Amino acid sequence: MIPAPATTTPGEGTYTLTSTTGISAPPELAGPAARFVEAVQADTGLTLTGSSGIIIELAPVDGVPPATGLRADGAEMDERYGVDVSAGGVRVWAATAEGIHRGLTSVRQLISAHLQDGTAVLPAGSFVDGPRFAWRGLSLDVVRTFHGPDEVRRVIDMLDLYKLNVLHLHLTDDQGWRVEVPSRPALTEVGATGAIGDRPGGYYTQDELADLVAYAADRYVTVVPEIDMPGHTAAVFKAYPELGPADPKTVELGNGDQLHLGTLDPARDETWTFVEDVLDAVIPQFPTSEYVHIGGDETWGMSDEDHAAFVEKASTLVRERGKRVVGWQEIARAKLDPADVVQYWLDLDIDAMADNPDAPTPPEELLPVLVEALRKAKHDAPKALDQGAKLIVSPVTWLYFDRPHADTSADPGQEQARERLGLEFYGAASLEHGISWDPSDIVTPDRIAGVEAAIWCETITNADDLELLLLPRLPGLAEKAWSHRTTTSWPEYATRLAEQSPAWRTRAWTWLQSTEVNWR
Ligand code: TNX
Repeated sequence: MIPAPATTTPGEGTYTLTSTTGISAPPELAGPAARFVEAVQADTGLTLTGSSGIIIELAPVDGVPPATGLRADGAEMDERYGVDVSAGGVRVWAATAEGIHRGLTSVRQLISAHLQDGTAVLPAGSFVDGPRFAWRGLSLDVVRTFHGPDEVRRVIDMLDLYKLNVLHLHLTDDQGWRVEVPSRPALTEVGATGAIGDRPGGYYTQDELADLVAYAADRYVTVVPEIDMPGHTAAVFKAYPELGPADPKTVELGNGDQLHLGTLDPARDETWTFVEDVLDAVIPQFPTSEYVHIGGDETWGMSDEDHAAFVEKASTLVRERGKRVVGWQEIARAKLDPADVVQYWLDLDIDAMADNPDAPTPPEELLPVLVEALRKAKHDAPKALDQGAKLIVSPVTWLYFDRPHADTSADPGQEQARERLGLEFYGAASLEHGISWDPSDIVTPDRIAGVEAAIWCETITNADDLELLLLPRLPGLAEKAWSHRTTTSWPEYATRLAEQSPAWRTRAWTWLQSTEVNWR
């Protein structure tokens, strides 16, 4: 199983699950029970038509500590659960419906791993489990390539299978605006039309977002919106040029993409009318999120004073609307409230890179900008902690899934895709590398709000590309964010990873068929 459960006790014998098995649930657990039957069918093709064999019930769970960190929905919720497999059947218990859902997710993985010719022979045993961190997420860039609702639902299904509980949607950036703001129609009519290069644009209608938020909530996943400000706003300026600089400048990156200079100006009244319009339209579309992500990253060409002024005012506007603030680490340069959450990403050490022959070499014309940005970035996490804020741990080195894959694929078509996928600048990373760290290496666990990976889509052109970088990395994120183990042995993890492929195959999810894993 991935993530590894907190405690496991082996038992005697087996329980054989067939299509005549079923789940018996009290009425208040009908939702998780129905979802489980649907999910087993999608994972394995097996339809559970019976009404007994698997029992779920609300009961307290002892033997695992509660999660630390913050929940994206702001709720007090307990995800701990127990599972007991004996010759007579399977019992799942938890104090909450959410805990039951997590326990049933473990049962799904057991079924997939032991399925043969339409039956699953489950080894007897019991485990008691619960998450290490409360916020376990993925940040998905839907701007550089627009991923429609169907693909986003597939990603939510992936998160669900690995007990991840936050989908952070990066909805706005230079290349597009992907969410409706009825009082500002040009944001979608003009701002949503493109993506990178000649890729199609798009946006989510309010109905589509309501469906996605509900689909995620059914799987205990919170969708957190990001409106990236005051930089990464070229799409805003395309829609409303009066909000932008008089002469917008771009720097060619040499790969067909551009870096956009120019930011929203905190000294202009129309900036704030705009931000209020956007917050008033976006917040109600994400009713399950306690947080609004305000971006705050890479404000090229803006003074530190202006950046801080912008972040402070935008944060106040978010708080006035009853929501909490999360932002990329650069927001720590402004005055924060201790309830704010800072997303730490820039762990590249430019001074160490200069001395390391294996380190990536940045594009020449960007070097001075990057050196300055990375030097400043070193102080962000300490500044956040000094101000009492907690960190979401998303370091490039471990959790940027837009790094190229270092593992070779057994599939020649994937080998070609591997050449173009991921930002070369970061250097390629292997699956083994991806699990060879612990969040406590970054900051002491009591200061961690959560653990979140990010996937940026500059090199990703379609759903297959996206899935090829997400899988098999996503289970590795779950292992770090949920499991209480602080070290992961690659050979042991690789056996558990290999057991994931039957469900992926049945669900037609694309994954890198790494030659380092004995896929089933
Ligand atoms: C930095 S991470 C960015 C994104 C890029 C990403 C590529 C962050 C807050 N900003 O705009 O897409 O690098 O990995």
